[in-house]
Amino acid sequence: FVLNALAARIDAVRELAESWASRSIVVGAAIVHKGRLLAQQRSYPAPDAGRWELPGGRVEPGEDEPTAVVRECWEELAVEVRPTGRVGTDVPLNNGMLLRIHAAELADPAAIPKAVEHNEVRWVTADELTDLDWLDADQVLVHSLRQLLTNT
Ligand code: 9L3
Ligand code: MG
Repeated sequence: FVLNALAARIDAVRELAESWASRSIVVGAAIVHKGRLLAQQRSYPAPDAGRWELPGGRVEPGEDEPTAVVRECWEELAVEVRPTGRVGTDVPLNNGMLLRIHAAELADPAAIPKAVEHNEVRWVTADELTDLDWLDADQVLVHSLRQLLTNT
């Protein structure tokens, strides 16, 4: 009886672990340049419009995360970035996906990111991080982003 109960528990834990692992990933880019972090203001959907986020989006099938970071930044900002490693923890999104941040730098330090589909792009200092109305998921990461800025 005890072993059966234990086996049921193990199955439950395994199921949970698998459902977590199979969540799709949304990558975000923490682009740092001259001690500032790039933030962008969303223009859609309506509930998110006017709020701030790190650039990024869904990892497509067959794509690895750094590749998705580079593609999304090209689509959203028209600049090439080089991912340098993960930042902070995974943050669960309302839609069941997971937000995972990669630090990145501009491939060309003189390149100027443009708001292709966003309202505005802004370079923020560590002290300005808390001035922005971040999306809920990104808000969770502000502490890690401050560390990233103050350690570089
Ligand atoms: N999302 C949240 N924070 C971010 C990013 C890049 C994305 N920094 C959320 C917003 C959407 C979903 O992930 O619900 C997919 O992102 P996108 O494809 O709309 O950019
Ligand atoms: Mg996006």
